[in-house]
Amino acid sequence: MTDRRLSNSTRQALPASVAVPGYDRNRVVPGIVHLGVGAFHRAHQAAYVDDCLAAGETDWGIVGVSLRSADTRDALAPQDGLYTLAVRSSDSESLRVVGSILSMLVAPEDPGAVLAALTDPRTAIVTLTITEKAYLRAAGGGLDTAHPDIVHDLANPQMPRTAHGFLAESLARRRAASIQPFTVLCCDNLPANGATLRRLLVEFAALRGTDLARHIADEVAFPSSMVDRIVPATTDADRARISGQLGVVDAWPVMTEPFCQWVVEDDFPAGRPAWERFGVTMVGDVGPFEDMKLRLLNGSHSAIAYLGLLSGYETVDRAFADPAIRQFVDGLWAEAITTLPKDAGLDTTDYTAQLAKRYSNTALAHRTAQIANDGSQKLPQRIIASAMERMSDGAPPAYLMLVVAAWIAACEARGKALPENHFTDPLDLALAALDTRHLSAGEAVVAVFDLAGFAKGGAERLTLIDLAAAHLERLRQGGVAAAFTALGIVTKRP
Ligand code: CS2
Repeated sequence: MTDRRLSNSTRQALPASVAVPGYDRNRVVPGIVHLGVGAFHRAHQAAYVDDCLAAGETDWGIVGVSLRSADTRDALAPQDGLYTLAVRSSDSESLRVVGSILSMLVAPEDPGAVLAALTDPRTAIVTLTITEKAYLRAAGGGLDTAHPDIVHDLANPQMPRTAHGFLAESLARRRAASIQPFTVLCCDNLPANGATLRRLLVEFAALRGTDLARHIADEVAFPSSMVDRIVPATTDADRARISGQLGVVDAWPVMTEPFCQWVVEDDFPAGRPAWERFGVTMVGDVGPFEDMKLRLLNGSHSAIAYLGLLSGYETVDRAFADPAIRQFVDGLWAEAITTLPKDAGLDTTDYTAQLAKRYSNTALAHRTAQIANDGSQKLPQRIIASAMERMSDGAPPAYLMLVVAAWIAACEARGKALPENHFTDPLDLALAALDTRHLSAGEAVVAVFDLAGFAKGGAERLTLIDLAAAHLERLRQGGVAAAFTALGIVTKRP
């Protein structure tokens, strides 16, 4: 096997079946800074931008920023930022080399360079995929002002660590230099993600001074967006297979599915690519799409992850092929669908049918443990929000609350039926401390609701706790089969 790398100079020699950027990358101008250059960004926004660049919209190259580790930069820098996107369905795979990431910065190595990129007048849009936990929300939804990184960034505005610190400082510098603010486009799985980030950033800026907070609140656009593409973590086997097909080494190809969706609120005062020409849906209000995606896709993903892990399934397709889990997911969807707006033109029948097909994609090997990470950050918008709305309509969210119980049971199973760090959560230390207290199911659920701030202050809290506690008791006593039996779902597995 060759050790030559995928790069500008080797890309022309790739097999004809591999699509390569057909544009002159040297002529592309950086117009977007992206915070959080993980696999998801590279399978989603970077691919859309690649299409824009190929169509001649050359002002929208991406400067990729990693807020934490240097891994992606180290893999991509020797490849001139090029990487392979492998689009996989159960029976086919197509390869495409993406060229939209022009350069990469690693924030902890050089925060000044990140601030310079953000302050560059050519930067008109800042996109983010930093994952739920990096928004540093407190249980009530506001900014976690006691978080050490927030404290650090307030004390060291020139050397930030958080997205909040970078955005606030660069917006302050742009303002001082009379450079128009960039538009901030959140692409994480949070409800009303633009408004959520705006609220957090304004709170953060207010701690630096009310003037900056007012400037951000009044002058900066935060369109919300719904992003969707399933992106399993790349494995060493994927690296070897893709490099074999390319004939040169790609140190970090990205695996994904054929489905891809991006719905974006059209509010870009500093300009934007003509995304609508490349499959992006531009709308006035993304709310209904976002709720449908969070509650039907992400909610069932978490369900499949925790129930799948407790049932011994390593991947989504395997878990979803179990008729009992499949039946549970149908029941979960039925509960969540009742919470979605009726008048927004959502076709939930078609949407869930598509989800079932996507979850059955056997080529993805999307690991249940990957989705299981960070449950405390994900369940509020995926499960608890629907459960609270259902309760206020007088209907018990029995299926929804089994997902919460399954999360707690899966956390308890770590170090026992599941490997110690099979998945992780920002609350792990506190969760481990609970585990040592050998609490009853009821006590454990109350403690976890308090820790994670689930349904905080909601009138529904106690009923939700009771439902989850009954489920957890059954999970502890008789596993997933016992919990399913109580819902009338027949399991064939022992
Ligand atoms: C998943 C999401 O890991 C997870 O929590 O539910 O990453 C999911 O695959 C994407 O949101 C799909 O668009």
